[in-house]
Amino acid sequence: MSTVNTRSLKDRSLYLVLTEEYGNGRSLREIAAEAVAGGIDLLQMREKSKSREELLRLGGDLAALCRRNGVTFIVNDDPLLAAELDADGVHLGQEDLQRCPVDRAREILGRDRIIGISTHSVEQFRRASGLDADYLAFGPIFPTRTKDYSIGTAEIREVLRLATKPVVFIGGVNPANFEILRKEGVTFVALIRDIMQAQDIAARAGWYKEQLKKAGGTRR
Ligand code: TZP
Ligand code: MG
Repeated sequence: MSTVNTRSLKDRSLYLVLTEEYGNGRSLREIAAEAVAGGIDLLQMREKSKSREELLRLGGDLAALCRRNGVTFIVNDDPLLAAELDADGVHLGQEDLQRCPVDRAREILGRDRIIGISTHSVEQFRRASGLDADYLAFGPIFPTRTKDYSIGTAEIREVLRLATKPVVFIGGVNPANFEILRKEGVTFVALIRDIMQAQDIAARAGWYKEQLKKAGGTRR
């Protein structure tokens, strides 16, 4: 069992958002294990169409993998599922907040666990900064198959200037555009496809980790 505090975001910089749809048919458990071996800091289970039984089975296995390796385990969309799995936290999109306001999620999960919120514009980011969340995500920065729009890099500096908690940048990140992010001051990134679809998942995760180490890591 690792002694890392998986409920702190300090020094956490690489976040894999695991989504079966983008796994090219590979087993999610295998992909997750390779990414963990490669050094990811956080793993999110993001499955939109599995039954609760399947989510409990998969989530139980992913939570155990993360716990053994000091990786923070986050469940997408559902604070009750996150609590049931004893996950480290939950990630809520703007639509999730309509169904479950962040204060309700906090009641379910308590102070100790992590709540992350997605934002897609500077205005949303500003508003979400006032909410009781532990980190904010901002994106999609680059074009991605997962969303039908992208924000671009022009607002990254403004977002980092406004930030009072860790911000993870997401959307279409790959080795070819990573340097642009780094130059804008980004130290925390989340990815789906570029890690899940890599030939050598551990090596690709390791590459990002190395680059992010050079970039400085998350300070809070
Ligand atoms: N939210 C904003 S972009 C995105 C999510 C879930 C998808 C990121 O996936 P990829 O494959 O890294 O572009
Ligand atoms: Mg959601």
